[in-house]
Amino acid sequence: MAIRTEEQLSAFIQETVRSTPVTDIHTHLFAESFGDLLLWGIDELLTYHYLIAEMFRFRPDLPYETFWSMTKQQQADLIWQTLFIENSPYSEACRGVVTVLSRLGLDLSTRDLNEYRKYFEQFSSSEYIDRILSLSGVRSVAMTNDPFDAYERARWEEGAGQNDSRFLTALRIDPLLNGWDQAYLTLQQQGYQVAQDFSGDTIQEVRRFLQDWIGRIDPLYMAVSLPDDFAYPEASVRGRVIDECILPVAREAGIPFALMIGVKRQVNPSLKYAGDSLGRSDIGAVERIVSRNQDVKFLITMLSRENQHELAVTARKNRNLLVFGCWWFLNNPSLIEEMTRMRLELLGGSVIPQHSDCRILDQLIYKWDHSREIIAKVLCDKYGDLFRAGWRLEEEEIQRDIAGLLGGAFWNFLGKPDPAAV
Ligand code: REL
Ligand code: ZN
Repeated sequence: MAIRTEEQLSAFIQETVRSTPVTDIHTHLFAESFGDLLLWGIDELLTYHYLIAEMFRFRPDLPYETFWSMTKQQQADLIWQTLFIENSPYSEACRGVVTVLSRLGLDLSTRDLNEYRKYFEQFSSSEYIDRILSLSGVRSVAMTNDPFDAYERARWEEGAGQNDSRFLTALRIDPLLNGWDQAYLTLQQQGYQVAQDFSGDTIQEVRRFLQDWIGRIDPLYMAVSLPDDFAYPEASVRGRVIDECILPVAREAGIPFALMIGVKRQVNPSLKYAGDSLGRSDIGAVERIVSRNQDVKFLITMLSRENQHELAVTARKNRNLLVFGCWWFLNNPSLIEEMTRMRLELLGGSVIPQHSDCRILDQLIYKWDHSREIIAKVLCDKYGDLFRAGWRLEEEEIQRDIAGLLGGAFWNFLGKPDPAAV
């Protein structure tokens, strides 16, 4: 059906963005069969590392060790008191908790954390997964599957990961690229004949390791996060692992290599896993890796705001590069809007505007609610421009485009149908 007025256009866009199911291409969530790796509930929400970092800013006298020696519930109490009671929770990470509590139907006027805790006790993990996926309108999520994690490896050996098609797999291989001096030992323990100095069969054995894990978990892609000083090509262990192991395996398996570039790990180790930061990276490295390996597909996101424009332009020049998400410190409304606007202007619908990076299941609600609102706002402007220029749209065309942005473009890029699509 054709859209006749601008008001009708905006209302239709907003409703379609709100109701179109999402494929969330990068999260740290897990299916129920992965046991303790699946995090959900109020105490997990409050102890999200984004909030830990924010809490310490308001408690200059709190020794780091005091916080780390507390139980999770005590940590959550302190974060609630600091960020929600003694201050107003308008930072994006705090607002996220408010959105979640509100959409779960909890009474925000009480601000009673113990009351909220009771609410979560009524659900089993499996009921809660159903509830959150339904409330957030997320159809499927990609996990971050780490073959270097002993607990996760044990779950795979028990057959985890095979019975819930809403949880997709992604092979995460950071230690191979960022910590070879330890990683080679883990590979040896898993039966691969690798040497620290790369002698002998090391290259073939690293490839065999990757191929075995691809065979075991059938990942959508292989992924790594990289520091801000990532260089390519490079005469280093990382350079060799990329060129001689990962790229040949990605090429042969026909799966993309996902690069998340720009992390400065542990700038403040006292903050533990909340202590990472970011830096601007060299777009030249991205240009070279994608253009010299045109028969490999690359999913790329960068962490620095300053890299966003050049990354989008690099994607214009290389169809084997699909830009995705507003990652981590970019996942704030002002930056999501700026980036989404710029990307749609440069790339049309050949982009994945957002991923959630959720670590806690409940966060799917806020990360997608907040992003959908911004994506809809930008689309209203873009379709509005077309409308005022005289271009008339059918509802089906808008539905097609939005389905692309929220998942279809990803599946097209992979060259696979969305298994969860009905
Ligand atoms: O996948 C990654 O490397 C990052 O997204 C995470 O390490 C990070 O801690 C995450 O929570 C950011 O959103
Ligand atoms: Zn992540």
